[in-house]
Amino acid sequence: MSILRPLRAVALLGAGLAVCATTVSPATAAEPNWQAQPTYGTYNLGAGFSPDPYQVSVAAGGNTSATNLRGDMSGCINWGAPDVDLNYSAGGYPLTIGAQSGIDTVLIVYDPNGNWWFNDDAHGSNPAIRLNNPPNGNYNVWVGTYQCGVGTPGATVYFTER
Ligand SMILES: [Ca+2]
Ligand SMILES: [Ca+2]
Repeated sequence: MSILRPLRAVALLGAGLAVCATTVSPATAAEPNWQAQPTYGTYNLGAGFSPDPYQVSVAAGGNTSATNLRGDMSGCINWGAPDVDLNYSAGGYPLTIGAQSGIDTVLIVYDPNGNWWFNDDAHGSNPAIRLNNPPNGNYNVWVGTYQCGVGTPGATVYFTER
């Protein structure tokens, strides 16, 4: 009979993990949905692209706090879809993704290697993220408003290799 003890312990541990899994997966996904169709389009750029900077008009912000993704992030974004997707073919240049707006914005990028990047105030209140060795592939870009509850003001996303 003693052999039942460890088996029972394993069974109880398994049940505990199952309960945890159901409580940590509520309606709000753990990550912003980088697989969704981007709200303001997908752009294909290769190294040496022109014009540089390449600009896309978006509306910044959304209803979800970026702190849900990581505690050191801030601002509010559209959790349900990226604002812009970039399919990039690298060529040895650094790649900078930035945003410009009349209001204080933040930038979140999910890169092809699965890394989440955040910036708030690289240039005044405008954010930018510079990748010195950008990988090929799909970049997912969110422009957030630093303050939540300010609606979805206009902003420009830009890509540059300079
Ligand atoms: Ca994507
Ligand atoms: Ca900012």
